[in-house]
Amino acid sequence: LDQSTTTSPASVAAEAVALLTGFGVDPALLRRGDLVARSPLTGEETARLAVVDPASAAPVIERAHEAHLAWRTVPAPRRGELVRLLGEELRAAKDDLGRLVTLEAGKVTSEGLGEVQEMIDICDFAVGLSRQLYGLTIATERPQHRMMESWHPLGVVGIISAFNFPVAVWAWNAALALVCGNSVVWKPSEKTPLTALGVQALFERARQRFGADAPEALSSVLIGDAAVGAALVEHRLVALVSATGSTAMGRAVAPKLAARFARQILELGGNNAAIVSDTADLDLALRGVAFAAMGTAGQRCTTLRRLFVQEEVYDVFVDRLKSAYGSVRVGDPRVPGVLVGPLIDHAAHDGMVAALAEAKQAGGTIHGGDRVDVAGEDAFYMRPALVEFPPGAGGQPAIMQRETFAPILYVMRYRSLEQAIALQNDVAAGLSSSIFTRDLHEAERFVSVEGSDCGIANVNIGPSGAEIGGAFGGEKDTGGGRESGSDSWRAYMRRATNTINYGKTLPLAQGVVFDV
Ligand code: UN1
Repeated sequence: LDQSTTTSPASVAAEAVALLTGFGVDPALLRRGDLVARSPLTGEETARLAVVDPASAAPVIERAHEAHLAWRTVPAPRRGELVRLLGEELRAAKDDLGRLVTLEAGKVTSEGLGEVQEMIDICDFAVGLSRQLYGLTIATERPQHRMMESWHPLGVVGIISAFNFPVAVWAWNAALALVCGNSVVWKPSEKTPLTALGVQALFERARQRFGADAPEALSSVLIGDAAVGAALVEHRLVALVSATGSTAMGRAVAPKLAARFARQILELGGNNAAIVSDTADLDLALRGVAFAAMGTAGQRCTTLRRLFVQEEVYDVFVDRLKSAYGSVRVGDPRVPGVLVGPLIDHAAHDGMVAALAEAKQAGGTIHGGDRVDVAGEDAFYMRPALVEFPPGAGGQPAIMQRETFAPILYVMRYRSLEQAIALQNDVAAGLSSSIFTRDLHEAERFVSVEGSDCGIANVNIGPSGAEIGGAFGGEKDTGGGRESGSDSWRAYMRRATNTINYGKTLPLAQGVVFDV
């Protein structure tokens, strides 16, 4: 524990303001308004920000639409140049922005920096993509005709992001949306407004360097509550909403988008599992499980929450896991060697306590999970919890089938791989999953059609920590959206099928005759 590093209450706020000022944010903006920003490191107030009311969101969206109309005529590789400049700004600001992520979201230093690295990576990816936004040419049945696909920008892309990846999620969406010719309007989590202002300031630097072809309203930030998110979701000029958050949020947003036939990318809850086979390399599995379950204090949507261990290796593996849980350093995330920082706020703490109480009621044996005093009563540092459930005929207890956004890992033994896969799939969410095995049959089975039902299925790595090159997202209650790499860019464009007759006659398809 890191009692020695308890910080003086003024220091976090002062440092956050200094970092933002360095990015070019006017410090006067941080001193007035109704939204109180806090740091989970100490619970102290860092800033007070003005919030946008839903009515004043509309003009921002309208200006963004105007910006898109100009931006769509800029050739895509040239649009890529803006994103290249953004990547340059992010490289230059990596240490400072990573630090701000640590101060505002509570991530340990390497994870704060890693999040900014994800932003840089997606910028690089998008720059290459800006020369590849390709469609197909398709054989037509009609002589002297050509059939092809064109991909065009959509318009305004609304981005709603969560506190746990306060900057990377914007970048996954914005970098692709911008090279695809869209403008973006961002509603960040109310828990992490400062990092959003910092990113917007860095984007503005890139836009200024790019020159007049990049309109002023290409990217904007709306600081506000759910009502502002709703304004984005309901405005007819927002062509696509990419929303990351809880399944409950997705359930509120999806019908409104469907009602006006708008596009959606939903990245909602996860309840991710890993299977440790009796053939697994247990050293490797231990490291994979520990990072995925305890990293980011259990606050990734890809966090490992359920673990199924084959009965032959259960005792030896779970004993080792318990000692890893017992020795992991919980404390101030700025201190080298600390691996688990604070929960985001009081409500997250209460959620963890309630889940552990329910798990105990359901027959679980709990290791860890107690509160650690690092920086006083307004900061919520928790020792990660391991909950062993006895093998019961009734499958998984209800608490295990729900996502609690905290470092709790439920552990159960299994006998056959079929049983483990059935348990892993028997939850509402379908984001990420893993198997640790050295048996080729088991590995292939797990990633096959009869295996994991998740959007992400890994072998011999944990379920968290995805790279930007792959498409990211999940099935079922996770919402079905895909963003980031692979061909996710298509979600940010509309496809037009063009058939061109370069002949002098008009043959009709399907042999239809219509002579007038
Ligand atoms: C999230 O938790 O919201 O795979 C996204 C990962 C990260 C993204 C997580 N690259 O853990």
